[in-house]
Amino acid sequence: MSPAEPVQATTEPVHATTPGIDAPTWPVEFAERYRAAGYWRGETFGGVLRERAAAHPDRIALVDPAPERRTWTYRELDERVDRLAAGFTARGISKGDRVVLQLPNVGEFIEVVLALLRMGALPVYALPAHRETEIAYFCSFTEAVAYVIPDQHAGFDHRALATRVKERTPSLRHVFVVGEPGEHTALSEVPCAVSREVSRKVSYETPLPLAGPEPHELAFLQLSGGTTGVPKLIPRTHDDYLYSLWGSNEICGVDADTRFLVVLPAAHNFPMSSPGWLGVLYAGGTSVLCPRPDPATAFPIVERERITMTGLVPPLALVWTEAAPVTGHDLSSLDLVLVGGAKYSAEAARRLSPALGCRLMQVFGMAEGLVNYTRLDDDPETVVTTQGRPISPDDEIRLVDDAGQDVPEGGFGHLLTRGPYTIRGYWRAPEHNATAFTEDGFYRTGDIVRRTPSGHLVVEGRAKDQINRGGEKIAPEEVENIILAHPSVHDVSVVAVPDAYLGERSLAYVVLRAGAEPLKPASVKRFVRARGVAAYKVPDLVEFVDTFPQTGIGKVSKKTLRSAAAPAAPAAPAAPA
Ligand code: OOB
Repeated sequence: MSPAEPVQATTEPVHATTPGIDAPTWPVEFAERYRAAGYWRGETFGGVLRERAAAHPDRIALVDPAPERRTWTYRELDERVDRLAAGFTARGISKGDRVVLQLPNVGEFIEVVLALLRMGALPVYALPAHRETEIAYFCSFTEAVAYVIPDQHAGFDHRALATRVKERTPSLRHVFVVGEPGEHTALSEVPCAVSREVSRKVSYETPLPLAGPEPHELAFLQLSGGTTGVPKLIPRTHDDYLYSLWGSNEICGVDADTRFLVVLPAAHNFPMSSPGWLGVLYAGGTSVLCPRPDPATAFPIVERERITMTGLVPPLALVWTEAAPVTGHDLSSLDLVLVGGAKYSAEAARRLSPALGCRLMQVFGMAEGLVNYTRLDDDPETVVTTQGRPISPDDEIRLVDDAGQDVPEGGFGHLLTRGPYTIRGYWRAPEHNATAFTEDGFYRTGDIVRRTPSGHLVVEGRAKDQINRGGEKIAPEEVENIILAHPSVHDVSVVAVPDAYLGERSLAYVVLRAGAEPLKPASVKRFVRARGVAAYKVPDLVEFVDTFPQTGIGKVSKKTLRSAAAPAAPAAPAAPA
């Protein structure tokens, strides 16, 4: 299919899974509209990198400052990506194949992502914190052919986990390791030697001899924060994601002089695309990878690398705000800090600019698509009290009540959205799609928001059953299912409780089986940890109760549990019973 041809030349219902794409996509008339409006430019990531490398080969694209400073010019990155793509291809990985990627903020992460994007193979972005339960699920559900890991990270050896996952996942043919490979393959052995002569020719004169992706095809699978027992996968295309990048760049003022510090895990949608390291790459700027987010690690890098822009979640923004006035490091290069991923209180937001000596922008986004920013020319009060307005004039926003009726102007309601970079359905999830999207293709975000007369959104609460632990999203159902497997547990309900630092923490209410030995909170936490899940999912608090409060229809009332846990906390409007 040529890029100019429609994405889905069919009148089938939006929720039907499209063969070859495995997810519903934009109906023809929308795809045509988004192209005609110039949002979808018909570019691919591989092509963009090639063009930037040709336009300014010697500019620095990437810096990995630790443990020894490594840099990549645009030309070096482009050539390296070619060699890696050729090496993956030689090992039988091809267009459409899924590759689970679990690397911390190291240069190899960027190289592998760009190599897979150039080939049309789909990265599946696991997080460094994920453990065996999550990884095994991602590998089997996506029928991944390869899994890319560090040898060790934050005291955890990823190789043994990879061995176990490989044994139980028939599709998984390769494990590539950054560092000491053990029984697996070192990533450093993958790149194919391409002579400079050929490489230069391939890079700048002729198209790469690979069956690369078309702009309307899938680029990768991003993880959803999720409300269900297992995370859903978010299929993003080259066209749609690239629009969110250059749209973000225009709003944030990203250009070739931008020096962006990747503080949050690089696989998260926020540091990747809002405007993130991919936005900076699009603009020809420089991304610098920060190995850890604490001020003691990040501030010296800000000083040394003359960082101009970064993105933080609210708890980190608090820590930076406290640390900046007393640091000995020169942070004067910082021009703009974006804060998002969870609600940032107006009080905390007011303190950021004076402390860090830079501008603030709030961002309210989601891996499913829609991203809102406050604007550089917004008045200061709007910047601290709202979560911004959408990137695109064609981002459609609806605020509805519980019955699905539009709420009056100024009132708050459930946020529904549809637009040129918001997905029309999750990957291989037709049943979930039937409820997560409206008949006419609006995504039900699960957020409760209000709109100001200027069109800015204010996040007032959440209707979805999710815990937002300082930007890390937890699906209570996933944790409940784990705790239910404990032989002494009769029932469990996991809820959010307010926390001054993280915004929210998780609390598990546990009902024990009649006659079961009493348990300690620590043993419930140990049990969850031992099942092999990301540490942030282990409940912060555990309380034992005799029964749960019930709703009228006999369901556990999470609302009552939440207010029992925090009588002083304002309940989220329209929170589900
Ligand atoms: C970002 O993406 P996700 O997919 O991890 O989480 C999305 C959810 C939103 O639906 C909302 O519930 C919450 O995170 N959220 C915020 C927020 N930003 C995100 N809630 C209140 N205030 C905010 N500023 O978190 C994400 C993706 C791209 C850019 C920024 C964040």
